[in-house]
Amino acid sequence: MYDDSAREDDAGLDVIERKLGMSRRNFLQFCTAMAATMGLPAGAEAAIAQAVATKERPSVIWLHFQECTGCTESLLRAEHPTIEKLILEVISLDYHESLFAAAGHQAEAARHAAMAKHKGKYLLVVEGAIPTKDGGIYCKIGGKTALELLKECAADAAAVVAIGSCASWGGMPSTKPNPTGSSGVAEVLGKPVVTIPGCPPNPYNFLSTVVHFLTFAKLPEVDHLGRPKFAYGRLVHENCERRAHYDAGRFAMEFGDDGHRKGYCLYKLGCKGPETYANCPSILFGDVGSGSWPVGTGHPCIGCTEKGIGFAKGIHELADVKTVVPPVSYPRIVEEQGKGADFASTATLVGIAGAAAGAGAVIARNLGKRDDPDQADE
Ligand code: FSX
Ligand code: SF4
Ligand code: F3S
Repeated sequence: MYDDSAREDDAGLDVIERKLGMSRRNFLQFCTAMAATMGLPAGAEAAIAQAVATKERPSVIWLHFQECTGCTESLLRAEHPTIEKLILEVISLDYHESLFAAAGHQAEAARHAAMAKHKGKYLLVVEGAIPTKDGGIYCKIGGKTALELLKECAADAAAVVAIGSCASWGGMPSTKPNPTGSSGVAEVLGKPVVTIPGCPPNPYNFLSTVVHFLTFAKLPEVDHLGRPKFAYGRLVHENCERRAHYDAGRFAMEFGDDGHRKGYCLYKLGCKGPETYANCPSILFGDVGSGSWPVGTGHPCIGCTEKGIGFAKGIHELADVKTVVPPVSYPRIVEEQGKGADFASTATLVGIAGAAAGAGAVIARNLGKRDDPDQADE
């Protein structure tokens, strides 16, 4: 049961109103959206509101290695006027090289002080890949290699979060021939960590993960790659707004052709949506409204959240269609025992058969393939 008292906790909400310049109504709406994003039961929004308003913010040590700082940029330069304030309200950012006013020895001293003060309790967030070749000499900060720094900071962390595809498995810096031996955090530490892949990742997925940690004192459930299931449990293809074109066999064949201009499916231009797990089409980027995600702007998904696809497979190579599971907005096709199939579900079934025929041999080739067991129970 969730404590409902946050609704009446005017003192806490007053503080939020003052600090964020955000009305309590908007704040509670935000908490409800967070709870819905994470698939939490009714009432969880009150627990989230209470935790954000009253709990001590977890100390966060944020490391930067081989990357472009796009993760930080996407987090703090979001169009939404309050997301960066919310992030800084939810966490206590005690060390962050790009945001720190301090530099040199002063910054190093701040990191040591935060690690000592919050020993065993701080959250370590890692942005960027870790070069492992030649003793890790290709990335050094304050005289230490990324390898040394990561191991030192991870030793006393309560949890480690790898933000972005680079930190998750190597991302762009690990593209073949990977001259510096770039690796992800889990590989270097030899233990699983929570990953928020994407290049850059969606800030809401990071924020929701941290809010979960703050509210429930544990990280959310993850898949076999360490990705929170609430964000990476479904294929991009399942919720894409162009899915009806795919199902009907209407494809853009070249950039700028008639199909492309009409907003047809980008599968034949190499869209990796059918083999990439992410919630991009559902939560979008930048808070600017519909269409603000790669496919929405007319570019195929490159599979940036998927190890072995983004920065590994050719951008215009065809995707391996993992499953023909229909979008979540479609009516169910499997009814509970004894109820039988109704008209709508039968119609959908027929629709799927039509889709397979329309999309051609590629789907037929993949129909018999088993989906990833980690994702199959979603
Ligand atoms: Fe850049 Fe982050 Fe890409 Fe990597 O995002 S947006 S190169 S995932 O580590 O800064
Ligand atoms: Fe959307 Fe790409 Fe799937 Fe086409 S192939 S429906 S563009 S995700
Ligand atoms: Fe990346 Fe594809 Fe989403 S390229 S941002 S996973 S649509």
